[in-house]
Amino acid sequence: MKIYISGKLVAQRDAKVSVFDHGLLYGDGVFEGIRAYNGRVFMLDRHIDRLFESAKAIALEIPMTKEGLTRAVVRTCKANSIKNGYIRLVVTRGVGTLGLNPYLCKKGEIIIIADKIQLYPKKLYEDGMAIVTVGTVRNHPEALNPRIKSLNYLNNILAKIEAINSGVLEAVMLNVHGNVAEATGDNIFVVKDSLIRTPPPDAGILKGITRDVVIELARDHGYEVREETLSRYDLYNADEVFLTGTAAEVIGVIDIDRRPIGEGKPGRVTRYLAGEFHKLAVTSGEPIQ
Ligand code: PXG
Repeated sequence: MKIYISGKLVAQRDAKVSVFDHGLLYGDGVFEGIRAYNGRVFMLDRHIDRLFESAKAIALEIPMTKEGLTRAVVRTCKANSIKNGYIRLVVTRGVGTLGLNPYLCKKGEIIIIADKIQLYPKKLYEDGMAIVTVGTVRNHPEALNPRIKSLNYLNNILAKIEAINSGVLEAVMLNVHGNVAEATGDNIFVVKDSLIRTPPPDAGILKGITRDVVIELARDHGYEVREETLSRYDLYNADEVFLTGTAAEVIGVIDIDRRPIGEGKPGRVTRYLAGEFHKLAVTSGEPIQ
C-alpha cells in the first residue's frame, strides 16, 4: 500500500509520524472518512469543504489548497488501484513541543490512506440492527463542537464501548438536554406517518454528508423532512429508524433499548432511501484518473 505523507507517496512501512506530532500527543487535528465507489470519489468536494471548516474552527492552517488536496486524494487512490474503497484524510497539527501550545508546531501534516472498506455484514442491512442509548453524553458544543471532525474521538469511543458491552454494535448519544444527538459514527433519522425527522446541527452533531445527501434525496422524492429536536420517546415510537454515514451508508434500526421499532424489520422508507443513495453513489463523484 502507498500512503501519502509530507507531500509524497511512500510505501506503508515508510509512512511514519513523529512522536512529537500533536495529532498523537493531544488529538490535535482534523480528518475525513471518504468512500470511493465504482472508480469515483463520492462527494469529495463536500468532504474537502468540511475538512477546511473543521480546521478553521481549531485555527489549524492546512498547508495546501482545496484543489491541491483534491488532486492528492485522487492520486493516492490511483496509486493504490482503488475502485471501491475507503479514504482517510488526516491533517494533524504537526510536530511541536511537549506542551499544548499549537503555535509552536511548525506545520500541519497531511496524511492520506486509501484502503479497502470493511463493511457491516450484508445480513445486517437486510435484517436491520439493534442499538442502545448510552450514558455518555455527546460533547457540549461550547466545549468541543461535534461539528468539528477532530482527531479526538474519545467521546464517541466511550459511547461505543457502552454499546458493545451491552451486546449491540452502535450507540445513540444524547446531548446535555437529554435530546437525541447522533450515533458514534452515524447520524440518526426517524420516520413516523411518512414524515422524516432528524436532529438539527445545534443538537450537537456532526453535520454528516450522507445525512445531507439523504435529506436531499428524500425531499426530491416528495417526502417532508424536518430537522427537529427528538427525544428517546420519538425513537421508541417511530415507524422506522435508520442511521446514515460514510461507512454504514443507510442502515435500518429495528430495536432500540429493547423496544422493537415498527414492524421489526427495515421499513419501506429506509429501503427506498438506501436504494436511491446507492444509485447516486455508484454514478457520481470525482473520477480516479
Ligand atoms: N456522526 C459522527 C460522529 C461521525 O463520525 C457521521 C456522523 C456521519 O457523517 P458522514 O459525513 O460520514 O455522513 C460520522 C462519520 C470510521 C469512520 O472510520 C467514521 C465516520 C465516517 C467514515 C468512517 O470510523 N464518521
